[in-house]
Amino acid sequence: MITNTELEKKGNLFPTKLVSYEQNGDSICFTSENAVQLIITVVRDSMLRFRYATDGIFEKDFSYAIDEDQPHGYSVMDITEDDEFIWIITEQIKCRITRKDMRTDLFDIEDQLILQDELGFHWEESFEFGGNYVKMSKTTVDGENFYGLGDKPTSFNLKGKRISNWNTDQYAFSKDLDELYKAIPFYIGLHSAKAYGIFFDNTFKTHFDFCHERRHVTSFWADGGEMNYYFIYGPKIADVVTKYTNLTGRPELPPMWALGYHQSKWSYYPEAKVKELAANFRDNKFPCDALYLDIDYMDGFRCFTWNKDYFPEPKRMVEELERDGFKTVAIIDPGIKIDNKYEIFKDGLEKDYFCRRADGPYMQGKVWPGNCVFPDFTNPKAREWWADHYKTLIAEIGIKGIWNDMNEPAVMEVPGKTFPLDVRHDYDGNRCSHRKAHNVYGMQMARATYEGVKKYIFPKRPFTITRASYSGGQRFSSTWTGDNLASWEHLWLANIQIQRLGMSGFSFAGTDIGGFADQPTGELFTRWIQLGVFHPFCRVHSSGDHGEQEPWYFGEEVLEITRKFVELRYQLLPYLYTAFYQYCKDNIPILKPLVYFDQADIQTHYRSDEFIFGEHFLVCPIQEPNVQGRRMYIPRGNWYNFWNDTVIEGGKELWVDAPLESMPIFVKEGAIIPKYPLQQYVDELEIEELRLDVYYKNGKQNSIYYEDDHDGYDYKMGLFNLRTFKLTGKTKEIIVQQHVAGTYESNLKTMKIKFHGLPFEITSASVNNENVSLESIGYDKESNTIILQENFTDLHLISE
Ligand code: MIG
Repeated sequence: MITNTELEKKGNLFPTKLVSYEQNGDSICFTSENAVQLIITVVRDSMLRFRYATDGIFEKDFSYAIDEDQPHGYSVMDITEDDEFIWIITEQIKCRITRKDMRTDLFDIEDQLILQDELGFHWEESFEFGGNYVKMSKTTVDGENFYGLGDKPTSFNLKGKRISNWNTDQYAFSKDLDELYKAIPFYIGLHSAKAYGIFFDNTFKTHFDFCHERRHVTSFWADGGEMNYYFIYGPKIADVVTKYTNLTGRPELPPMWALGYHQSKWSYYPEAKVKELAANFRDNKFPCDALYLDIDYMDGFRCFTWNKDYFPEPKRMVEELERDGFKTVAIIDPGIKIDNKYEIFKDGLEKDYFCRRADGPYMQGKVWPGNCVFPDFTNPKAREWWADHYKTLIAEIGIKGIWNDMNEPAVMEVPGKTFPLDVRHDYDGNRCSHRKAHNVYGMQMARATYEGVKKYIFPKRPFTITRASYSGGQRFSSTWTGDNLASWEHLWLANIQIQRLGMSGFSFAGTDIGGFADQPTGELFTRWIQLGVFHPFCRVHSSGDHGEQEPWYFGEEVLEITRKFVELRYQLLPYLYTAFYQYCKDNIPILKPLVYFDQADIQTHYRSDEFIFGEHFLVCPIQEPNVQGRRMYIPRGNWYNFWNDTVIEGGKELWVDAPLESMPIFVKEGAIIPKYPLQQYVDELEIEELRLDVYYKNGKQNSIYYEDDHDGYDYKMGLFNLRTFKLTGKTKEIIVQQHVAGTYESNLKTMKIKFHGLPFEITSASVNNENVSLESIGYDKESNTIILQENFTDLHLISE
């Protein structure tokens, strides 16, 4: 055990005893004898914020992560004290501050200890940069586990890991490498069946140690800035995730086409290649909504220009693709080529929007265009300027989505692969060096892009994707996990990374399906598509320096199987769109790791292969070659095998068959799953009949289905429907009730309802409380289907 004295010898400083405290609205400021101040703010009944200053001076309170619109407020805030402690008590938590050393301990309202300071706050002065290295350590209890931290390519449960956050371009990253493209300094702790979260809102390089250095200690620290963190009480993981997402914001609904299948490569060019690709999709009847233009569409990699040899008339091409149901997405990097004939370079120079070194020269670095300067996206004026550049691409040429890459920011051929640390940033008026701005650079670029695309695509919805980001970046963009590898290990990582991002508030995420670097075998590609169709963002992308990575490249068998899975995604679009709605409105992650789904079951604490997709699907990818199936854990409850409707009681591990054309998929009993007829792209058909797959349960279960225009903003004015289906199953009866909230008039006329697992034969029926004949509802005994008006409110099927 390390003691304060030992750490003090190493230059660490600690708060001494409390001398006073003072309440100011929702905050209480504590002062120690050695002038350390701690402000505790009651953000909500279940959320406290802690800020420390070591010399009585707090920085201006500014954060890129926190959503300005986040609701806050509490119902109870009591302060009591005795000789040893001061207590802050809300409706859900108690915070105890120790007088003699300022340590804080957190309890739930039943006095269960949730999180305790070990050494608590301490710091080391930074002579070189000024300010402090700020540190915090917490006691870890036996059986405590940890989750979160964004895109880290390491085991799902973080116990035993030491991880740092410094956005880095990591081509072909390997397992356990910690500095990746994103910095999301948020984690969840779980012990004694209760969960809490810590969001360390500090943009400097941050570090986390989960019992790696010392068995019973979890610590986090930063290379500068404030010790500024939020404690979020659950007790359910689901509540922690939702509250964190609420604090840092959620996106608006994406257009539905963005949920389709996307095809990308570095690069598809010239126009004839793009057209051939499009034709191949339609000829092969392989659904696809979006095609990507990587850097070669530009003129010498100059942002916002076109290579006219490859793409003589981009507007025409984009229109023609659109007519065939393809949206075109184009890449934009941050580096602006130093070229006196290049308008953007000259204009940015004149307006002084490019980043500068400490002593004044421009920050210059080599990226794809050669020597470049880089806009300071932390300058609000530069963001606006950047946003306006999308006018031509979006409003005139008709590009539907923008892909931001290299925004860690990446610089080639230099140590550290990024800007030197002395580079200056505006940071929205809080001027600072790159040490502080590095981890938000990509997020602020994505923000500027989002604002621009949103402005010029109006009245439609924007689609953006970014590689680098910081907490809160989910408000502005979707993301992918960067330059992975065509290997089985990376397929395993892909599964973990997307679940982890979801737990970290960033649901709209996917991986380069099939792997970016190297060539996948047909088998690996197939298994990856099987996983990828269950990821919120579904795109095949590859570096193009090996063979091809289109689904037909691997031969007939692979084409057929992958097509079947992409078709499943397209049929499940209304289900997935509903999950997006729940994410964008209620902060509920689209993918739910098993520990999120059932934290009371300790079997789930170390599981990461299986996950819940939306509310009712249990999915488990095959992550090994040459297998006919696998062992997996089925969480508690009863589950239908999606392929054959056999019902399995969960709470156990079992073998599930999954030859190449299959994968383990289960549906929760009682679920009602909305499905579309097959389309080649979103809105190809005017859909008049929705399919509802009803999975019988002896008992009750609710399901929801959200519908709107699939694009545009009418839904914000109430033009949407939220349909709630209530299923009640008995031994000889099934009841489905529908409640529709909303005023949206869709094209829907009927619903074709298919029953799975009915334990009886239907002999009579009533619809909306009137007895009807089985013929009048189109009962088909063979398929167990009936057809009802879309607005039915009450269905009884009975066996007499
Ligand atoms: O230095 O634009 O992660 O998706 O295809 C490589 C070319 C730059 C890295 C991205 C990748 C993209 C590639 N880019």
